[in-house]
Amino acid sequence: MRIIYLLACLLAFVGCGESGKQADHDHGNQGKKALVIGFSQVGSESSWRTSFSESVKAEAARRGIDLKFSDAQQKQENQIKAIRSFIAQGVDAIVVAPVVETGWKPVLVEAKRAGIPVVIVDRNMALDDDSLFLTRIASDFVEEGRKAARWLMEATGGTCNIVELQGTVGATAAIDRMAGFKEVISAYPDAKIIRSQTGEFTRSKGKEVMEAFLKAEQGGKNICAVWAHNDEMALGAVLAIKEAGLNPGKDILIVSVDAVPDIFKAMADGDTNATVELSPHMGGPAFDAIEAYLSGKRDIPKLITVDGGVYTQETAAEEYAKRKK
Ligand code: GYE
Repeated sequence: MRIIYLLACLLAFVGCGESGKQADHDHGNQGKKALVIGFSQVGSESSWRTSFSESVKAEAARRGIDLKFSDAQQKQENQIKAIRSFIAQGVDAIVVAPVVETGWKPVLVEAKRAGIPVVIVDRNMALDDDSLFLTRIASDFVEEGRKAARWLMEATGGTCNIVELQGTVGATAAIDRMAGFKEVISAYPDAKIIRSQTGEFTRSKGKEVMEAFLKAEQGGKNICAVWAHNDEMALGAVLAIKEAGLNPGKDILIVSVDAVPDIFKAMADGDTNATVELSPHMGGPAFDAIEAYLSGKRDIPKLITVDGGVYTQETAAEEYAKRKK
């Protein structure tokens, strides 16, 4: 019945009323209905991503939210399928961490017609109509790139041949981190990016690309630093540099983003030098916005930001002790 009702709503291009949903999800729990929220996650390419998934699940459980979790394995088509399935199930809200920026409009129009609010978390979607989403919870990725570059320019006095391990092509976190980093180093004539390629945000691809960079740059002698768009690829670069017979963190400096537990261990061991923190705890603010919206609030800001500091070897051991599982 429910599916037929939704299909009818979709075909008629009219928003499906809240009332049907409320009745469906009322579990008679002191009159309080459990919210049903669909979450389409990118995948599990990095340990940051895994912590993010765990954090969202834990936050949902804490609030008594029935979370439908879908792992897209880095494929946008899987995310679009998941969103369509959430719409067909008549969830109360949808949270999406998009893999790339483009190509979302049609499915978001479908969600809007079904009257289901969508919250974007982490990476962005390129949309020309901001009525297609409720809000976005994210950090300022451009600023993360700037922070990494400022640290490196300070550490090297502005003279440095840099190799860059980019994140997933087309992903906001890669596009913006690259832009912020470039902006800062452009003020230093003796700092340049001599090679740049995607390592897809994974440790194995980061290692593979770093091996190629080392070969192409006199076994690494011509490289002053690695700028990795995430910690996972930085950890892959550490392995490649060691295998090439050089000392990561000393012969070649390494700066990255995320602040996952493993990078604190690597910094404490002297293998990498700095990381820019990105909080994986975006589920709380996403659920807050959804709960506020469903209880009638309408003046929800279109962007809610999270912020993080820069960490170096100095505090790494102590931070690792706090953060390791
Ligand atoms: O930095 C990386 C990842 O989109 C900000 O995605 C995110 C990035 C994060 O898997 O580790």
